[in-house]
Amino acid sequence: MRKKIVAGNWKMNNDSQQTQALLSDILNKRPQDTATKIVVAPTFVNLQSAVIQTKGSNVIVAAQNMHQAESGAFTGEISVGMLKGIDVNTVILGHSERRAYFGETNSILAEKVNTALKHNLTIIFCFGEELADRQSGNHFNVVESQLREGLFHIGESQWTNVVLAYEPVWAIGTGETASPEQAQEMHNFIRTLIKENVSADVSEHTSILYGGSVKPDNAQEIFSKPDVDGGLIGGAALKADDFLAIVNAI
Ligand code: G2H
Repeated sequence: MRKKIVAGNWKMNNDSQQTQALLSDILNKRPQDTATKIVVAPTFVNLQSAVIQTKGSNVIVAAQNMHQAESGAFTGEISVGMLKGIDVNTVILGHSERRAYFGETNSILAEKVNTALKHNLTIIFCFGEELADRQSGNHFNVVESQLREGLFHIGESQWTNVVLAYEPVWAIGTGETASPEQAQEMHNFIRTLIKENVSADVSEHTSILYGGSVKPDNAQEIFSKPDVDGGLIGGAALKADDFLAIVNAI
């Protein structure tokens, strides 16, 4: 059985009060006996308070990013040790906004992956094609390169700390969602790639999330597909009721 996961990526939204209020709403209304992993990713400045607030609950706090170096002269950056020091043990890496606006290449991501896994963090590794890639039929090649260049170098045993998030860029924050069939087709392609390049066991046990305009009214159909193990949610994660409706749609 693969883990089911619903993760809220709050991006650059919510100040301290708003973070506390949203989290408190989620904690009050969340299903407590669910096997689904519930993850929230607030901004760096609100991570520590979120960790304190969620202590003892089934809500996991993740960072949205981290630097590949362990320390040094990297003004404005956050290291793996800083995350671990406040009990943040999960990090989102390679989100398309990081790739597009902050120059994160596959090779930088490979370094981030190494640093995170070396320190035993769980990574939510994001990737996905742009609209032009899909329109030209190049989407499978793009996804394969992102995985080969950013992730497939890791050792087989390290995959226990890896969650994948397929997020087609054309579906992010646009209201446009990949159809459940398009999501399943790509997730199945990814699972086959893992089987061929890592092992059948890792392929069977790695959770692959879908991300891109998931909402309460489309979540159930997307999650019903056999190779979709949950979602990475942006806009709809900013309201507790919507986010939890998506959690409950699994
Ligand atoms: C994709 C997703 C969360 P949204 O970026 O990672 O955002 O659900 O707003 O498309």
